[in-house]
Amino acid sequence: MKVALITGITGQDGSYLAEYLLGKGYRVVGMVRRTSTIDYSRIDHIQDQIEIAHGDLLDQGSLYDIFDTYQPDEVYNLGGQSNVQLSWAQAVLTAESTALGVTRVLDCLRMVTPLARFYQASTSEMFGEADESPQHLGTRLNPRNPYGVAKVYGHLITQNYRQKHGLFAVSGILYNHESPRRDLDFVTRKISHGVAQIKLGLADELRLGNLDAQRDWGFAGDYVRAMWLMLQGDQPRDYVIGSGQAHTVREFCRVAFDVVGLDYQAYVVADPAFFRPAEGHPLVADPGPAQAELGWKPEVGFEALIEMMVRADLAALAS
Ligand code: NAP
Ligand code: F7E
Repeated sequence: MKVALITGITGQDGSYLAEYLLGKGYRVVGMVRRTSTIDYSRIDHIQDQIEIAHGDLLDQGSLYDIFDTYQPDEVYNLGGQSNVQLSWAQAVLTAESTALGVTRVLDCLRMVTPLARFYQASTSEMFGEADESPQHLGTRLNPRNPYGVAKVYGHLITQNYRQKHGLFAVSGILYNHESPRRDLDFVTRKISHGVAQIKLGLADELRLGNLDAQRDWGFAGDYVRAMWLMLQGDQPRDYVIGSGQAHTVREFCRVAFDVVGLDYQAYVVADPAFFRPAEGHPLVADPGPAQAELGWKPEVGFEALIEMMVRADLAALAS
């Protein structure tokens, strides 16, 4: 039985990846950090099938102990501070987990399980103010916030450890992926939850930032499959993973309100507090190599994703 170690198992992607790996017969070990209120809500339904290991990306010794105890065959490094806006307020903490945390994990892997395969959760935010659309592996990295800067460090240190130490270490540059398990402070879940509240009479408006901002959105359940595929190849290679299609926040709103038979224009209010300027070149993936070489393609499209999220929020709020 192969052992998979997931950092960030309590997060959106960690929960979907754990489900996926359990389905493939892995022994799944999830690293969690200590918090005063324990919230395993995303993994409650699989808690009896996974093993929880306490550790923190800021704490080298805890990582070393986990590697030593579980001797993982595959390591998925999904942990870290992942909120772009918050990274301005907590720039150093973001760098500690999202940048240096990667080196701490890689050092454990190099010293304890050098034959293990390593996946690094990189992001389209590394392209930031992009030179071109769609982006591909050759597009210049030009991050525009502390989160993106920290992720560039994680991406480059993964490549450097691969070259210097001969590790099977890969970086997946993933575009926005969403689900009913997405945190409420990301725009998609804020919209689906807001729509459900309005439909049920629990709110009468939805305050959003830039409606013209564009993103390449997909379903998290599809994207964790790409992570696994990247660790199954003969050679370690980085990939860009996304749908290849950009949509505006406005389109997302229109479809989400359509699901409940309402017109978004009657409820969405522009609020400067949430405004971020849109990028010149939209962040949109060129998933061609991933499709051709990994055989990966998303199964859930834009409209289906939105409907899934709105219906899940309606059901949760109505219960
Ligand atoms: P998420 O829901 O924010 O989950 C982040 C996870 O990291 C949580 O389990 C969190 O634990 C854990 N974590 C935070 N700081 C930690 C620390 N110091 N030590 C150990 N664990 C820590 O993020 P996600 O959406 O699942 O994304 C997974 C990864 O992919 C992240 O690295 C993110 O930056 C990256 N990514 C995400 C997207 C996307 O669209 N979702 C796109 C590209 C890349 P707690 O539960 O204790 O907070
Ligand atoms: O913003 C616009 C906002 O916060 C998406 C993380 O998973 O994906 C995520 O980062 C867009 C931006 O995600 C609101 O200006 C408009 O253009 O949902 P978001 P993000 O910043 O793209 C990347 C790939 C990651 O790697 C990150 O970890 O939506 N927007 N109005 C708004 N955004 C928010 N949050 N709230 C609004 O009211």
